[in-house]
Amino acid sequence: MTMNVAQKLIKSHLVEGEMIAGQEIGLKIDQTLCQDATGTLVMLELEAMGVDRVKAELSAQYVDHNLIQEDYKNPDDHLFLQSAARRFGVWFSRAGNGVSHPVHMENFGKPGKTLLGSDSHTCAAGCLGMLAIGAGGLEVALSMAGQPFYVKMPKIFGIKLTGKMPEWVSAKDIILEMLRRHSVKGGVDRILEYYGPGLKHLTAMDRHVIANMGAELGATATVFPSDKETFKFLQSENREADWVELVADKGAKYDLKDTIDLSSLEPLIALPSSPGKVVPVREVEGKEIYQAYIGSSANPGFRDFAISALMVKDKSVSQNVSFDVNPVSRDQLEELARDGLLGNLIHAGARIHQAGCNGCIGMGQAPATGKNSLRTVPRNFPGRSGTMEDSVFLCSPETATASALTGKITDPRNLKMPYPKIKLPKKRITNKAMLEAPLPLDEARKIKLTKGPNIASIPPLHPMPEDFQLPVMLKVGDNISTDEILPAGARVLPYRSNIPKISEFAFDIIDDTYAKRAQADHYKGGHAIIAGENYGQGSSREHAALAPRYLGLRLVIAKSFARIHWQNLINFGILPLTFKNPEDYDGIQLGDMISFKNIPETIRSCTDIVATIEGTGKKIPLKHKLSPRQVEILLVGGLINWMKKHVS
Ligand code: MIC
Repeated sequence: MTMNVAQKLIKSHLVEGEMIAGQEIGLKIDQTLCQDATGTLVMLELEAMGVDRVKAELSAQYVDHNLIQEDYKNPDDHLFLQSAARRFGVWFSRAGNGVSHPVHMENFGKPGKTLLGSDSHTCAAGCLGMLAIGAGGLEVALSMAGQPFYVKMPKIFGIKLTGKMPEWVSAKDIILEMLRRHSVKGGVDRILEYYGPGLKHLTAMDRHVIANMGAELGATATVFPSDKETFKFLQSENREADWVELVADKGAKYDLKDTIDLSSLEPLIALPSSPGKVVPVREVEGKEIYQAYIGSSANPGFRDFAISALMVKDKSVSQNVSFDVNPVSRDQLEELARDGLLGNLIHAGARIHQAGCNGCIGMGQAPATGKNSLRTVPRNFPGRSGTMEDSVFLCSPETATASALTGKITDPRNLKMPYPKIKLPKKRITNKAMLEAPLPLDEARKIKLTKGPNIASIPPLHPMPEDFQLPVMLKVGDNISTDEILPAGARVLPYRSNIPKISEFAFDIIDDTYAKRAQADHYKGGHAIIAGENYGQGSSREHAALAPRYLGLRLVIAKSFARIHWQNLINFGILPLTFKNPEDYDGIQLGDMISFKNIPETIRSCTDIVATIEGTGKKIPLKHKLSPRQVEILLVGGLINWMKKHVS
């Protein structure tokens, strides 16, 4: 049988189930990745499971999110993570070394391997021919402990690339075109696999841009073949020995197909406040901007910074623009300095920040109220920048830089300057000084975890009751992101290792009375949330399930769910159900009391479940798509309780 790249990767890692779309499969995980904002919980979970040493071939912990140290909390977390990495046999990348996704790609990415990461953009590593998937921290902890990762077998969506990109169009415009065509739900339960003659014009880092933002389409993963470009990249990192060829068989089939003629593309931009609202830049040209922001794992290549530096050479950015440059790694910063490009940026007025996620996750660089900010980052959900009434656009480095120069949204083609030619370094700087290798087992066993006062244990979760009687405490619309459920940013991120404290911020972008109301007597027995389509899109942060659960959330009824958040709800004992008839969404109101009887028996025996609205007696038909394993996880109150029973 002929196979595409995604099928080859799945087949070589399949430990349970069959490769039939929609059925649950278990995959062997070779590598894991954690960053600090989600990693503290992962390490606490490993401790709670009594793990002595990780069993994955390679596990890495990065510090890239919570870099601002305005008090003890973030630095305490950094030290805790370093001690935990030493204790459990994990690579540790120190604060300042760079953003997890490009740093992982440069140091550890290997064609043919699987990678599971507690960050939704883990999928970026698909650029090297890996099967790389973002997941909640608990699942990553389990993979570190040597357990398989379970997911529904996705459909494989083949995207054929033909032609060559015109000048002023780059990889970001390709993924924005995918979002324009297929929206933020277009990848749900699918793997996006790129193939075709257009691939030869995309370097491994260009592919990273496209694979990274597969997360914005809700895709389970994005896969590129491992070919000559992959070899070239590994060679530039002195790792050519890690290359293997991995390409689709001749005549390989895809469940769904699309074609993009790269030569037909033009500069694109996503409007506030969704990565799915994509239009050509020319349609919004002329709007004044306050900020142009370069950096993040969505545009991490040397070329992404070099193009900007060459565009601003001997010029100054507009007096009205804050030009924020966020290098993604220390090695890259050094290369930009070595090649004189950093000088161009500084001279033009750039504000140079440390290597890390920074403003992409709302850690500084928040825009002024109501002012337009153009960013090369992957997401622009409401309030994510740190400013409640924000107006963030997503675009390529070319568009952001052109707009920085003019002070207005500008199609870079209209600058009428020659398209800069970039010389990529043949050999990258590969300085591993801030990357700490795992300790030998006997030394690791002597390490004590360093816990500061901000690190609180995970609260205990109780099993699911037989019957539910839950008031509807919140009703929300379509495409609610985890940034709206549990915000990030400098105000909230420092509490990522303190669930009681972070839960005070739950839903505060949507309804800032939620956390307070949840504690009122009326909601003491728990509550329910009603949602529209694609509930929980975006970040993999399990806090978006755990914090509302801590406040009493037991049930979410939605028109549909995003993959990672759906799994996170199950992992923390929250029942996710969908409407059988989506129009019933209109029939449930805030304050309605929803009741179910015999939950364990019902969800074990069938996928249909009927809710009754108390007082009116109205019946609402609902369904679940839980596997038998997931049903048992839910019934015992989530994955931590389930693990205690099974993994020990
Ligand atoms: C994001 O881009 O939203 C993040 C920050 O990388 C998150 C992780 C987090 O919430 O810490 C993600 O995508 O999973």
